[in-house]
Amino acid sequence: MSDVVRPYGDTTGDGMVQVSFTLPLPAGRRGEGAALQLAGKMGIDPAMVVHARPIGDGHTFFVVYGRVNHLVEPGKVVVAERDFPLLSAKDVNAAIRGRLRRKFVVVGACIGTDAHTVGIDAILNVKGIAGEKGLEYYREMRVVNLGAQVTVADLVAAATAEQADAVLVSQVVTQRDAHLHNTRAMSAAFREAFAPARRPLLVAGGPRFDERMAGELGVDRIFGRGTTPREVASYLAHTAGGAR
Ligand code: B12
Repeated sequence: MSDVVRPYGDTTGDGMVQVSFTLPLPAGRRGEGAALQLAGKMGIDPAMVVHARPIGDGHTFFVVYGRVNHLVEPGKVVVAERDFPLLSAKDVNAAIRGRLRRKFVVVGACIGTDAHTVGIDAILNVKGIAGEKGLEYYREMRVVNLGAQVTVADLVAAATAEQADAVLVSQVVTQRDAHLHNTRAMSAAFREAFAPARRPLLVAGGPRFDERMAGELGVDRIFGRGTTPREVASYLAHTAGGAR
C-alpha cells in the first residue's frame, strides 16, 4: 500500500471530490457564490457548483465538485477491527450450547423517541438482511423485540424480567446527538440496576455511530452502518459465558 493517496476523479491522483450541502440562502448567483466560498474554505480549489436546487423557503441544496490538495495516509487510519471470529449459524448455536447449556436471551429495542425500527428488525427478525437470517433464526437464541420508542426504564424492566444475556439498542436519529445521549442514559441505567457480574451485555447500533466510541458511551460494543445479523450473532456467541 502506498504511503499517501489522493482522491480519484477523472485521472489517478487528481484529488477531485464531490460534496453536497444546504445553505439557508435563496437559489441564484449569490447563493452559488456562497457555496463556492464555503468550498474554498473547506480546501476545495478550484471548485464548481454542478447542481443547485431550491428546497423550501430561502434554502438551496448544492453539489460542488472540485480538487482538494490534502493527502490521505492509509497507514495512519484507525478503525475498530473485528476481534472475534465470524461464525456460521451452526457454529454460533454450538458455541452457545457448549458454553451456556441454555438459550441465550436477547432483548432488543429502539429507545427514546426513535421510531426507526427497520435496522434493529433487520438484525433480529428471522427475515434478516443482505441474504442473512436474523437472530430469531438461531435455535439457541431467544429474541424479545420490544419495538420502537421504548423508555430506558421499560427496557431495564424487560431485560430483568426476561433475564436477558444481551440488550440490543438501536438509535438512528442523531439530531442534537440524541443517539449519544440516549445510549449514555441507557448504559447508566443498566449499570445502576445490575451488579457488574449480572449486567447484560450492552450493544448499541445504528448508521451514524462511531464504532470506536463503545467505551465512552458505556456499552460493550457498537455496530454501525451495514451490519449483518451474522456479525452480531458471532459477537454474542463469542461473549456467551463471559468474554467481554
Ligand atoms: C425509513 C425511514 C423512516 C421511517 C421509519 C419506519 C420504520 N419503521 O423504521 C419513518 C417514515 C417513520 C421515518 C420517520 C422519521 N425520520 Co426517518 N428515515 C428513514 C430512512 C429513509 C431509512 C432508514 C432505514 O430504514 N434504513 C435501513 C436500515 C436497514 O438501515 P439502518 O437503520 O442503518 O440499520 C442497519 C445498521 O445501522 C445496523 N443497526 C441499526 N440499528 C442497530 C441496532 C443494533 C443493536 C445493531 C447490532 C445494529 C443496528 O444494522 C442495520 C442493518 O445493517 C432514513 C434515511 C436513510 N436513507 O437512511 C431516514 C432518516 C433516518 N429519518 C430521518 C428523520 C429526520 C425522520 C423524522 C424526524 C422525520 C420527521 N420530521 O418526521 C421522523 C422521526 C420519527 C421518529 N420518531 O423516529 C433522518 C435522520 C436525520 C438525523 N440526523 O438524525 C434520516 C437520516 C433522513 C434524512 N436524511 O434526513 N423515517
